[in-house]
Amino acid sequence: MNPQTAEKLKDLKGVLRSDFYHGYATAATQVEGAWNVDGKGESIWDKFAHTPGKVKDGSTPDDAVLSYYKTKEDVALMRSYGVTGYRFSLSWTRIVPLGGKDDPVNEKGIEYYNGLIDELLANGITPFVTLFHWDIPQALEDRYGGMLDKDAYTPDFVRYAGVCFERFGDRVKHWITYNEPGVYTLAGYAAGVHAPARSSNRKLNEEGDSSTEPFIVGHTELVSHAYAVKLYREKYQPEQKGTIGITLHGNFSLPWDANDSLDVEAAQRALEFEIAWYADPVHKTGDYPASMRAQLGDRLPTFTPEESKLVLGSSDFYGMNSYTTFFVRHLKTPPHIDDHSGNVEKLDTNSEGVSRGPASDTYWLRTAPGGFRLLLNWIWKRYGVPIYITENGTTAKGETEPSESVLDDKFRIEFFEGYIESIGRAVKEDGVDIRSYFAWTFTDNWEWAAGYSDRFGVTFVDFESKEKKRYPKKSATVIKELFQLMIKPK
Ligand code: PNW
Repeated sequence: MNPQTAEKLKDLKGVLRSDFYHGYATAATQVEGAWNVDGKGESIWDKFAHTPGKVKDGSTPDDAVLSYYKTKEDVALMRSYGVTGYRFSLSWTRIVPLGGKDDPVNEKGIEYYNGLIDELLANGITPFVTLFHWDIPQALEDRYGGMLDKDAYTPDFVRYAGVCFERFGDRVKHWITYNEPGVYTLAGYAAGVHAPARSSNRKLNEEGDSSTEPFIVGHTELVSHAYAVKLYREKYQPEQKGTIGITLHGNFSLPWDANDSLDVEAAQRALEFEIAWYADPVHKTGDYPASMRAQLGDRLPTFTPEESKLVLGSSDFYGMNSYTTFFVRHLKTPPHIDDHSGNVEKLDTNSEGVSRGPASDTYWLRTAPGGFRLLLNWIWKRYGVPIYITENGTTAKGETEPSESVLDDKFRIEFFEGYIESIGRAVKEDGVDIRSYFAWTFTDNWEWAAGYSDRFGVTFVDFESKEKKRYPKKSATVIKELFQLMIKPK
């Protein structure tokens, strides 16, 4: 960390709890590779990537960054980055290749994750395990339309979750059921740009209905999450004594014109459509926000009394993924049938021409640490449960080769300094309860439909090299130093 930063942050020394976890987050599809090795079944992302025209650079995650073969090397590198936790996801199709409740378990898949978990623990790194990071088995999609059929899908998901609790729960004490149910539904069923590639846009997708399916699938995620949590709490938690919850995405929204009450309301509505859609049922009311019901009517499913009771309180913590902030302006026209944002426009500058932040290499993502602190406060005030930050990070323009200047990744360093300072201030000055920080991400990886073009890693990966060679960027060291300063010594 440079001297100016050290001076600016010196009052944040020791403000984070001594048991605060910090480290990196990844997802199976984005890093593992070995897509059809050792009995792994096909996921919807394997199919999507093998369909020409779907991924920006035409790439596939067939090899990704080969982390399937690099457990020891990667854990050693992570350890050198000073981490105390690692958040990764399990590939459902590695564990139950065909996905269903009566389908066989693949012991080779179990072995791989046992090896990873044991290696982490041997190095003093606590595993945080996500059950579902977007890679549903293709077989379930083919059998009954995947999450569109809640009643068929839920027992399959719960059985898969049970296998994971049973086989890994003696060592894994931090479970996350779903990663970002909202991005899964909106990108996969509203925009149709992610697997399973459904939407109302017939130029892009053969099937789908953007005005209904995202809400149906979101409902399935919430209900099946709650049943998996019920299983864990009844059968495993008493003995295994772990925690379980769900991770939600959410950017912050600020009014485009802070003096226009309609924009102030629009910003609040945008937060409700993006975040409270999932967070209110789980953490507050057992039901969807009134603003969503008002706009969507019957297109938004209803919880049965039993579901509502089960969903409310079904997360031991608030799992938070957040990257950026937008300015939000109200629209004067009635909501479009395919609107999912609360009838607003999201903008890069506000009415006074102020920018939401410097642009990264990813179109939606700009550096906005101030909005991040405001969002931490918004979540804490509305939900009042401990916050585990499970993802946050950025790409940077021009990272094409592991040159000295690329590895000295100033843009990413500034991003992390700003956001991690916001965490310290939210804890120290605003009284927000924050328990973890997982940066996205450990190495450059396969960024879904963007392919290998968007590099989020604190480790540069030479994708051309056969062994996917890793080169640490300086941001990894800076993050380590920031937490050395801010976490209270044990
Ligand atoms: C997350 N947004 O997705 C995912 O959990 C990761 O797998 C992914 O690699 C990472 O963020 C970076 O994209 C998001 O538009 C995608 O606000 C889009 C948004 C947020 C998160």
